[in-house]
Amino acid sequence: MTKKEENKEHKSGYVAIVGKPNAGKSTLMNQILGSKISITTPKPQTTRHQIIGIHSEENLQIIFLDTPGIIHPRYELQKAMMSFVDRARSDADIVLFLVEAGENRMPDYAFDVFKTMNKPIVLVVNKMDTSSREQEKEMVESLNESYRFADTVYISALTGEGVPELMNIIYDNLKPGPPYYPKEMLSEQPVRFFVAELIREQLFMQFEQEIPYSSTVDVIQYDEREDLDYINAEVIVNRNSQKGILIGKGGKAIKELGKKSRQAIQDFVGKKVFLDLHVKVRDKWRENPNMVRNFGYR
Ligand SMILES: Nc1nc2c(ncn2[C@@H]2O[C@H](COP(=O)(O)OP(=O)(O)OP(=O)(O)O)[C@@H](O)[C@H]2O)c(=O)[nH]1
Ligand SMILES: [Mg+2]
Repeated sequence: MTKKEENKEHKSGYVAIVGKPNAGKSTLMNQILGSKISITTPKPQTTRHQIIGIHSEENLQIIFLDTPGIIHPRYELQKAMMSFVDRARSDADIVLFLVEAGENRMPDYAFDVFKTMNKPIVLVVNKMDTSSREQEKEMVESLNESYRFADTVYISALTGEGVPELMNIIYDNLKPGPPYYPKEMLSEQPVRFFVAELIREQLFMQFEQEIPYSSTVDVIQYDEREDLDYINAEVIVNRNSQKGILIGKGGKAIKELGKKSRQAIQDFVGKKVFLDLHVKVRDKWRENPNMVRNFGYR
């Protein structure tokens, strides 16, 4: 029996996961939920939204807020991404500051923000399957000198090592409260959102350089049908020259993207789907506040 089950009092609250790009924030949320709610790739800046993941136990409900990695925004899309981080930080009851093992350059502005926040911030050192506490000692000491963290915990989001300890720390820092969502609920985004994200994940996996960062996915239509769901989606690119790369020689690249995306979507919805995928150019969309908003980054 875990600590949470022994205790009769129901606790609940919002926990934001923040940190630099690629620290493993989305992997951690998926690990805790035991389900792929947030897309993860080896490339930085994968997550662009605030993604909600709900973890429920008999006497506990934690609403995790996965966020984009903290960066200095250079264009409108990145500004929108950072506004999701700000929002999550202010909505949260507890903040998990995730750093990866071996990290040596911290976003110093993060600490200035922390100092203005009146809530527990837990330092979570991730990717410990690739390191030892001894190796991380110096970094952890220096971080704890920069800010008084509520606690420090070492985990591997990939293997799950240290995660039960992290859950106990979260529980201890939460206040008593009722569940906000039905206990069986894992997230609150609609299926169209997940479809767009799964296609975006494949864009990150399949294409190099600027394509993943210059594109977004718009699900135009999702028709639930008896035997197979029909999906019409568009990959939006920033420049005309990117369209050719996405389509590839004789349509090879887009075909591959469609195939991989369809498989991922089928795994997610547990049903066969037909994916109608097209490429569209929206000149400089990621520099344009209105287009960024219209493509769902708000
Ligand atoms: N070895 C190891 N790799 C990990 C661990 N956690 C995450 N990763 C890998 O690190 C990469 C980034 O993981 P994500 O979960 O996408 O990282 P993120 O912080 O959400 O990244 P952004 O959304 O881009 O900010 C992926 O290749 C993960 O498989 C871990 O504990 N150990
Ligand atoms: Mg992420």
